[in-house]
Amino acid sequence: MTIVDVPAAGIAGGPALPQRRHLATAIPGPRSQELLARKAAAVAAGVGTTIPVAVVAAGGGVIVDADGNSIIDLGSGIAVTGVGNANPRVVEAVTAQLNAFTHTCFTVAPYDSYVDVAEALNRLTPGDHEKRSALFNSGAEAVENAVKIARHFTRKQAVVAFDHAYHGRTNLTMGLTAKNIPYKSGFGPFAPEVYRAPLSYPFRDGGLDGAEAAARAITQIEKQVGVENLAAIIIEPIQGEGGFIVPAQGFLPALVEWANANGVVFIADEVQTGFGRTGAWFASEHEGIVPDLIVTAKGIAGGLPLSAVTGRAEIMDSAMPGGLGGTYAGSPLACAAALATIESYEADGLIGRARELGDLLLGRLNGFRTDDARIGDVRGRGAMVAIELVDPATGAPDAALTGRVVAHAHANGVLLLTCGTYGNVIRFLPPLTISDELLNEALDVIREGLAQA
Ligand code: PLZ
Repeated sequence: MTIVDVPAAGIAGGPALPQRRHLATAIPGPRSQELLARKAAAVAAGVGTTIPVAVVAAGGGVIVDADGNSIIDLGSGIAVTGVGNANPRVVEAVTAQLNAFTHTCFTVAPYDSYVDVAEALNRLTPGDHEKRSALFNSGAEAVENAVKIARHFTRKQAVVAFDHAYHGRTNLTMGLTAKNIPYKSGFGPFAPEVYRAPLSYPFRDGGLDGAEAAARAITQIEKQVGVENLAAIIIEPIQGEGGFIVPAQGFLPALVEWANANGVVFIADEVQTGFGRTGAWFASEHEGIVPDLIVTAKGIAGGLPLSAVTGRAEIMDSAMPGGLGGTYAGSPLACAAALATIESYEADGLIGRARELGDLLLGRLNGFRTDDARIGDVRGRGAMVAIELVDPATGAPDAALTGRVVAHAHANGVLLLTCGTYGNVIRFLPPLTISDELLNEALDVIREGLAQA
């Protein structure tokens, strides 16, 4: 096994962890294998893992395992640790909160930090209208609440989600999610009054422009559901688990305009695209849209579980007092982390950094594509970028090739995630605290993997 030593790169405000790719053993090493054996005996088989390591530390752009391997992180725990793992501001804020109090339940005895987070979300999300926020724990929980609120406000029941959508693993959000295996198969029955509409998927929908794709979706919704029954449409501005699909320009604005004109609540699920990831606070901004409700989670709190629904005051306030809540929703620890996270994005210029990382990723991956026709598409915004791997002759998705490239990356100390309905998309979600050197080195490993696969 090759041992690769890369000199530490200085990261402002970053962790002390050496920023290098380093293989001390094969992956998994003996200590990681021990953990995996215990996992197999103790943890339900349905709970999978992407890379077979036992993590002991993480920060900047690396994850370190129990065998001393230092792995370049291109996943950020699925778009969560934008500000880096164990971000010093987050650690300090959460430690102080731990020493003050750990829990009261906000709906029993409230505290400042929940309201501070709500004010920050109301300020940062698109639109100058009056807003309210409510906090929850997970992305799925916030999506469920957005739908609850939209139904209560409109007094209507139907909800439309889109092809390739991912909204979570709870019953309602499984129903909203498109992909059967592994998310839904055998887990039904699903909640009623959920309908699906076609997306704009420029690489695969035969050159429909944004307006045409929107007209197709709107016609289907009007004919099959009817606006008089429709409470809300929910969409990820860039589809995440579904394959990092960036809709054609104009698709989202046309849907928003139609929703506004027809008394339908437009919900943007920015769980994966939010919090600076795409080089703006929210991906909605790239298309100039103002969602009625916006769902956030993941990158909001530097790794602590927190999610939110933010939106128009008249919609958010329609639920009766006591109608929204949850024991841990807006936990003081998670709120302290969120405030420190927002401070980091602002003080450390991380949104600009997301754009720089995006330029680096798109530049190099488009370069790979010029002499590798198996890379059918390179797409994304900011530090949310993907390649779609295909059979060059037919354009058919190549999930097997994708698997081989990812296996090569994992064996060589680069954590890489896939996505896509057809399992043929490799996604790049580095922490925004990663150095150019580490990211370039990870891309070299992936290029090597493509060459060997
Ligand atoms: N909406 C757009 O991306 C979570 C799923 C991880 P939770 N995506 C990662 C997995 O395999 O379970 C996600 C998302 C979008 C909602 C969710 C759900 O967020 O915090 O996982 O519930």
